[in-house]
Amino acid sequence: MKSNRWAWSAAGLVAGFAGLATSYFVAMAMTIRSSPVVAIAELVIRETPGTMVEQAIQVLGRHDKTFLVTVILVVTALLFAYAGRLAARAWWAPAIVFGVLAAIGFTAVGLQHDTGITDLLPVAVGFVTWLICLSLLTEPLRRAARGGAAPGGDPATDPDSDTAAEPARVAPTSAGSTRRGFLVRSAVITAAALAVSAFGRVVGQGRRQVEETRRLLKLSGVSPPVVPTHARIGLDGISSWITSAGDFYRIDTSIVAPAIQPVDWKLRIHGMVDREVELTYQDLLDRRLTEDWITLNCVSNPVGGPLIGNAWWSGVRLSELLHEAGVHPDADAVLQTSDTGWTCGTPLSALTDGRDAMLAVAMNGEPLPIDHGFPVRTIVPGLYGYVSACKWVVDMEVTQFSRFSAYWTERGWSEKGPVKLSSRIDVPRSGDDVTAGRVRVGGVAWAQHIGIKAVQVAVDGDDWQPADVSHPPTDDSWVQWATTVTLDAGDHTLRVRATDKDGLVQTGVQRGVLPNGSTGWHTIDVTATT
Ligand SMILES: Nc1nc2c(c(=O)[nH]1)N[C@H]1C(S)=C(S)[C@@H](COP(=O)(O)O)O[C@H]1N2
Ligand SMILES: [Mo]
Repeated sequence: MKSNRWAWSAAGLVAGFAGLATSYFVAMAMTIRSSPVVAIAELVIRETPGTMVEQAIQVLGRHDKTFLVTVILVVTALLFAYAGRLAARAWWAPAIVFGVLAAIGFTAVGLQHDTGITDLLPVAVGFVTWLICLSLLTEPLRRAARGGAAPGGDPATDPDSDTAAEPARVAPTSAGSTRRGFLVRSAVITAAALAVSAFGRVVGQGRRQVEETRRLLKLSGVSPPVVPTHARIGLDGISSWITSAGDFYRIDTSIVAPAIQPVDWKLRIHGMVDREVELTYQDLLDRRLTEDWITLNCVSNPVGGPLIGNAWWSGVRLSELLHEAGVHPDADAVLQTSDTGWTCGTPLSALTDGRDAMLAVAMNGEPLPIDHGFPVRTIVPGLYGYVSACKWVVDMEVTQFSRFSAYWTERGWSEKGPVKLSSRIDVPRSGDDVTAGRVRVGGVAWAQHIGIKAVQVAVDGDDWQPADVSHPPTDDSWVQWATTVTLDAGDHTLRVRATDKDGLVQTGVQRGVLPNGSTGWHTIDVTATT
């Protein structure tokens, strides 16, 4: 059928643009500076010889970029259509065309400044969308092709069992119903792609504007992070004592982080208080800011896991604000609510006992990154994030634990989440080969707001031996530790345990993360060779 060729091309085209739409949306939602198409355009600009670019600019004037993007889109469209036609011959044939396109997209995005692995997500999502849409669209065409070849049979029987072995049971698809099926699917996918693009545009614009505001903000009370002298131990490969915002783990229930303009932000402190307090972003900046090194970790971090980071936080002390509100003596909790609707319950005592519990406006001397709670989040030393570190916080209700349950408490996690004393080996890595003899071992240990007194390491089943521990000026942050062990040639097990400043020794009893944090000694295996 001649018209069918057009249908296959159209299928390729629609599926291709659906893929572009989702990749664009993901790029916008993640505030990746540009979508894959724009990345390719920029790559072309960079790789084209300067004189050619100048000529192009002379001919095309200010429309040079639009022209380039249009050309790229037209070429891509032709390739999409071609890929659709290839699908008529073999299902895998178009995958090659799109694989090449995705590879170009990957390369273009990857060659941009400061790209991380997550920046490649839009291309990956686009690729998957395209595969799914293409198979949805070509399925009626395929059925028609097969149906035409094997007439007869009962359309009421199972149309999915049209195998070569049972030609009689093939559903004879009429040209009309095929057309209808195909058109309906094309229309639905096109509409969805347009909606996704439009949504991506809105989301992207909001985020971009907030990102711009954030970039221009100058927070006068915020000082840059200066790593204190005794906070570090020199050993290559152990976690940086200060975690950069880019390396800081991110955990939240939002697919797209909310984009909140500081001028639109407000926090209400209410509930069991004498006077409600309402604060704007400017109100916070007008106050004296407290600053502290605080290590934040996630209750879901397994022993030895990566969900922990240490940053220099600046913000307004919550004890001051709660004091101004006049907290009733029978209150024992603060129910925090995020702009996203996420909630957590924090013990009132942790917010008023003098520790640096704060409404943070800055992380490592910069306004909070959007993904880490811009414009304002809570940070409480000594508590897991899920009961304290509310990002995009907009509401605080002084109350009692008996009166509510928060997001994670409803899902089986403990009402209270004090951080558990723990430690981690960063070097060597488990599975490493090391040179037999004296081997340097090191990592981090934490007991926020209590502090680490000592760290010990044991080789195989032997005695615990002490490690050197760094001395940061606060007990709210982790410490680095390092030591030297002697390993004979062969396989060895290394474990670590810490002791906090209250004298508690880290337990070796292994517990999972549910309901209130993992315990056990981080243990690694290495092979020493001569
Ligand atoms: N609004 C909001 N805040 C949140 C969460 C969330 O899902 N939504 N997750 C919490 C959890 S479980 C942790 S461990 C920390 C993580 O903070 P980070 O992403 O800045 O590292 O944020 C906390 N604050
Ligand atoms: Mo968490």
